[in-house]
Amino acid sequence: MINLEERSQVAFGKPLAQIGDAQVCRLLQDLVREHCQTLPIMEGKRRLYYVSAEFLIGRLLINDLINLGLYDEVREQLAQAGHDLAAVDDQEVEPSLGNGGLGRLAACFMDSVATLGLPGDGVGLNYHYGLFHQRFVDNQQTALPDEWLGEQDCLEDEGKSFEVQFGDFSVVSHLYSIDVPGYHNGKRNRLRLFDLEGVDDSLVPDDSIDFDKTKVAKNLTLFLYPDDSDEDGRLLRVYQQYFMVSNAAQLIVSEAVERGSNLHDLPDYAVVQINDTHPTMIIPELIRILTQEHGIDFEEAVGIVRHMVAYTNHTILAEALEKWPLEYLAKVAPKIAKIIELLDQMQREEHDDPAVAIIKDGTVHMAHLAIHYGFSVNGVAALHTKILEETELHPFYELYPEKFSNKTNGITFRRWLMGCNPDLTSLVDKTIGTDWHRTADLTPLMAHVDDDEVLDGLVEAKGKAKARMREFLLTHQGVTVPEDAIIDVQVKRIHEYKRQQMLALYLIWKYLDIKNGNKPARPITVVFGGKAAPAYTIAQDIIHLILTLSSWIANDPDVAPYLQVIMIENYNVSAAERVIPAADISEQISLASKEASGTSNMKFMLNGAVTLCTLDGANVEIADLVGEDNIYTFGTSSREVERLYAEGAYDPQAYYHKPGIKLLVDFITNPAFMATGNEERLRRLHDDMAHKDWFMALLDLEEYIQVKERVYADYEDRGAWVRKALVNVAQAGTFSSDRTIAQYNEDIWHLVPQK
Ligand code: CR1
Repeated sequence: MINLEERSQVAFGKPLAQIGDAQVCRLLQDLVREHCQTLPIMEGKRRLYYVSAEFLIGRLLINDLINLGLYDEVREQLAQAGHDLAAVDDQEVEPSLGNGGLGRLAACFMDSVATLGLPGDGVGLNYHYGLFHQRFVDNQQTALPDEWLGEQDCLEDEGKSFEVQFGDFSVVSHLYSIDVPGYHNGKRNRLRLFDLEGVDDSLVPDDSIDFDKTKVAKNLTLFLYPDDSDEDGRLLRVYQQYFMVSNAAQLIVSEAVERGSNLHDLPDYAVVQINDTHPTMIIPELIRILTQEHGIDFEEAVGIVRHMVAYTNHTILAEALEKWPLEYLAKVAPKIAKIIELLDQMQREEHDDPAVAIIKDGTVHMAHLAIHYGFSVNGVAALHTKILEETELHPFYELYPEKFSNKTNGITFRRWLMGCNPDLTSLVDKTIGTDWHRTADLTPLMAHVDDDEVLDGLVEAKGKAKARMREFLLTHQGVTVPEDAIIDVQVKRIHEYKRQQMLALYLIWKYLDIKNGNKPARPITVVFGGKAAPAYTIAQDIIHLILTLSSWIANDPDVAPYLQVIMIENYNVSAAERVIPAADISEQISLASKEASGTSNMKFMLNGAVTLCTLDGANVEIADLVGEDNIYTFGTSSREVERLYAEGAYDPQAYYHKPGIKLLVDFITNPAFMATGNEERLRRLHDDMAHKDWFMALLDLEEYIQVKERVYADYEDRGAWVRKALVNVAQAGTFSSDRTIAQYNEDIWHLVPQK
């Protein structure tokens, strides 16, 4: 059907075999765009609007080819002309519209919503520079603007605009969209991104992300999460949020009217999922539109909105549960501030309990607003939801038990297996057929856990994935990974609760152990990747420790042949697609109770890595599924951690002074080591760990070291290890985002699937 040879001739006047990867990439992007445009947009009286500050979508080409059913044919035609699809894929610039787990989740969800034939779009902002581009200079993170919008961008102009009224000025938006085709169902949804008319890219210098934060009418859609360490930055975030939700609300109302709504029946036409607290102001904004623009009575408007808005909580970390001074809201959007005051009053009349108040001491608690005035609250893994119900949001759970539910996160298998791991995909196809492409049911693999042919196939597929990762690391940052190395990976945003610093302390232990003559059975390569928020000093220090350790070890000829530490520069979705398939060990070592779910844990498992984890987030569910022989768990339980916090009973000094631990922590400030790095950073990190250690890295360190040693030893029993890996693949089906989305639809959205 498709003829790339002919397309190459038409576009470039040359045979396919003679054009470069960049040109092939352009050819395929045009092909995908043409195909998408012929697909009808999903229809339905009631539609989902998934509103999110982030959509970490990754490159589109391969995922779209898979969903459109063009992948095999394209791969074959390219191969015949001597092109490799993965190399072509590397030519695509990755969109910079997200940050971490909640943004990547939103992207997986959009893929699944379309695949299940549900009418629903993502709604967000079109950040010109997105999140920063990370570069390492002198073993430290520097943040550069990530200029992703350019010639080959994937945006369609929807030709729609709205006016957004701020306190003393107004701006105009412009709507763009990115097609989201369903998997083999001949239909599409869209990711709809609002941009600011008249946005001024020249405010951003080439070499830094500092810009004039006060020029709101020109800078609103330049960056995702602009620095909020000063008041201008915090105000800008509120401006961005209001810009996002005002546009979303205007879009929702105008489209509902087009579909026949009289607005009194708006919940029959639209359901809004609020992804974390950032879009919460859509509640007062919808009320404003219904009352002030359409003459609906206030109480009725509140009732309408209450039936159409649902909230997902992604974290219990206080720093991420947004609270805004009422005066900020009054400055940015005075009408919205007024409405929030009214909602707060109404709420107080019903429940006079300060624990559930929306406004406290002049501060607006966004999550509280979302819970009172939405109809659904969900957590993102069973343990997380339990913690919300029993602890963090307990007073709300008492008021509205019926609103609460769990929706354990998921990942799209199209990208995270079929797209990124072609060799494992064909092994699975050969072994159990291809039904799993639709159903995500991989359990038939359980019948093969003692089948040598399949186990050998898995080793071979892992070997090929490792070769691809080695190639990537060599070209991306010039490091050579030994061919037979065990690949041990922790990739995620850098945060103390995720405890990258605990793995760094283990590496110091291992370094010293090797120095003492205990050589591991084979080389160990530990791979980190992740960005630290520019204003988060300790997280920057942790990156610095990892990079300094990496060079220190590489420069020690006694240890370098056995231990290697790599930190991927500018870790993003594309890097994840190279590294995750290659991993043997998946590090999920957060302080129990703090990682709401995790989603990389699911991607690793699906790609045949064995998890080394605390019983946190979705790790608990992984452990239940694979059984204790096929996972390594350790660490203080979430209940005990909660107790330690509640009673202020954790004392890092008590752990620091244990000889085995002191040695490791003090290594950081040993003069020879410190001389190779930045003294201020290393000292600060050392002191923080010894005296504060808010996320209790020292608490679980000794057990972690023991378990890690057991993991490496077990890896040498190759037969038993590969069997574990296969059980992990076989049990990963539960974590398909198609399952998650089916549950959201069944319990919350109630959309009618398109046939
Ligand atoms: C959580 O930390 C979870 C994702 C997606 C993150 C992570 O455990 O997998 O959300 N939360 O649900 C977050 O980014 C701001 O909060």
